[in-house]
Amino acid sequence: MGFSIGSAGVRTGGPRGNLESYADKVDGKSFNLKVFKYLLVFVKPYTLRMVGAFIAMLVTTGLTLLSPFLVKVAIDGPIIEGDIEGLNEIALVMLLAFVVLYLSSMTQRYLLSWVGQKVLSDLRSKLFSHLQKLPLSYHDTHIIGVTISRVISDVGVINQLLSQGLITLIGDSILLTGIILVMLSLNAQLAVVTFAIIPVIVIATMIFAKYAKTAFRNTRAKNAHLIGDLAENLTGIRVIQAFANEGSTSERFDEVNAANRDANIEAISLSFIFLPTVEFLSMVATGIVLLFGGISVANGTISLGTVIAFLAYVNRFFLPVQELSQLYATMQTAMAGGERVINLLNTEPAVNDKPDAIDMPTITGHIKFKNVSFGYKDHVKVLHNINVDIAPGQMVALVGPTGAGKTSIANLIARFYDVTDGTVYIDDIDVRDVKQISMRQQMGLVSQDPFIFSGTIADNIRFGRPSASIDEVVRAAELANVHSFVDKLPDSYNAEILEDGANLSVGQRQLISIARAILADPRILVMDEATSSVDMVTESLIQDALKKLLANRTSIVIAHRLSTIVNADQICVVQAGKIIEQGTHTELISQRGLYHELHDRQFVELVD
Ligand code: M5T
Ligand code: MG
Repeated sequence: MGFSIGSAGVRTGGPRGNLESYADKVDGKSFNLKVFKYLLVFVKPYTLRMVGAFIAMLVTTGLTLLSPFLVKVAIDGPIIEGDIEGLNEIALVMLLAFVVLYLSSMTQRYLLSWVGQKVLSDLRSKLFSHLQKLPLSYHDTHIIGVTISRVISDVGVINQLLSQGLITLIGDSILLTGIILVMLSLNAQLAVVTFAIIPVIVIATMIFAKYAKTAFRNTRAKNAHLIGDLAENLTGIRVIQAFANEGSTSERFDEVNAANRDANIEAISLSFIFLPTVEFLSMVATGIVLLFGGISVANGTISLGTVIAFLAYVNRFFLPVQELSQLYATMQTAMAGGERVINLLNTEPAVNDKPDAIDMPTITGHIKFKNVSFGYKDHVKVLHNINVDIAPGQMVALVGPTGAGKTSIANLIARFYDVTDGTVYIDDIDVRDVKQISMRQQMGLVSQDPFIFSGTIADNIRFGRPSASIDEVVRAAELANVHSFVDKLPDSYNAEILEDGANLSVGQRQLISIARAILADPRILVMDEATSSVDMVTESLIQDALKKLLANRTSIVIAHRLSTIVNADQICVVQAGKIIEQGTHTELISQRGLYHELHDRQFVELVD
């Protein structure tokens, strides 16, 4: 069930969303323990596999450390002594070590990727279900593309950090420490000379890290901007084509695209400068070992095997250095991404259930607005002191000029927003005292721009009540006067509808959304201008369907065509956020106020 049918479709941030919305609103620490702890919770269910990966990593690291040492042992022992048997033994140990290394490295990669993908999908599921709970006021004010980039890109880097980064960090640190220790123990003097290069590496890394921070941060913002712009333009494609604005829209997109490219080039260039620098330093270190090691071998103070082992260790030393510095960049982005994702997860629904909220009992349909004032933003009120009393089963019409506040009144009934002052009662219960789901399950909405999901026609009608049988779906479609249309389709109720109902006419979409509401069979029905913008025949089909839909329930009908509502039990004329006239059609006509004026005007239009 659920409050059938979202309205108005997609919001993308209004005319050309401002750039600020894309910028990072985060601390930007390179390591944020709070964020890290929060995110670790997502790895926790997979602790066992992570421990497995950790053990595999330890084995891999250990064996990586061991192999140069074996080379040294082979050279200084059996090779120099010509001891073939001894050499065979060492070769065998080496082979064994390599096989185990191969297996452990494979296991480590497999486990990490497995956990990574799990964490990724868990995080996305959690984000999505949270996004669904966020109030319309959140979605009204957030650019869709940016929200998408949270769920796709930010979560992606977080996953990278949690699954790969964590192990890399620990593994590489152990490896580096191990290499230093082994080298020191093999020959302290040569080790100290070789490591004279370390301060240079540290300084290079620090410079890199400093620039990387801004550069990578910039790429994230530009990337979100790109996705945001793409989403907005695709959503608005009809308007773009209608106004032949493809040229300027492309130009704008090209700008955003170029900015994204430049930011990425800048960030990548940093690595292109840094990584060769590390390689260069590694060659310098190799040279040092060759030179000083060579002299020492000639002097007889160091064995040949030790120098060769040193060369191998130096070689292995710089890979983790490169990895760690890259990890630093990943950490930057992941921490910022993590912070944004957590901010999103911590965004409380503005319209929250009270802790002691009760389940809404079966609604009879009595709606009462008592001294209700409301504004979307605190300081701008759009409704002023609204008082309406709607008896169960009544049909109440809201009419009035554009922007008067009709949709806003409807929004308050289902508690899409909370009132600023006063109270909305349903069956004499304050709507803030009940669980929203329990209330919305008994309500329905047919909006002016009904949203149709991709899927079959049957699925879309069933959105009103997922458990309905196909017979019930057909029955609802018959009542909604849409059966004859569906029946003629090659696949009938299984006909596929494109996203947003793109392959249906507006009238067909409205009829389907009415069928959806009929199937949901809500006690209270809100209908927002469902009869505008269709031809006379379709309108009479819709009118007829509505009559059936409205029977036996409380309904609030927002209408621009007054012919729809002459029979309403009560008509409220809304103007500038106030109800200025209230009564039946006959009463209001005789009052000769705004309603009378609107009525006359429409009548004249019809006669013309
Ligand atoms: C009343 C403002 C709108 C207008 C006033 C829906 C909505 C409205 N508004 C917002 O600021 N945010 C919103 O999400 O509220 O608007 P309404 O209630 O939509 O008016 P209406 O339904 O009577 O108009 P219409 O054109 O549908 O007949 O100032 O800016
Ligand atoms: Mg409206």
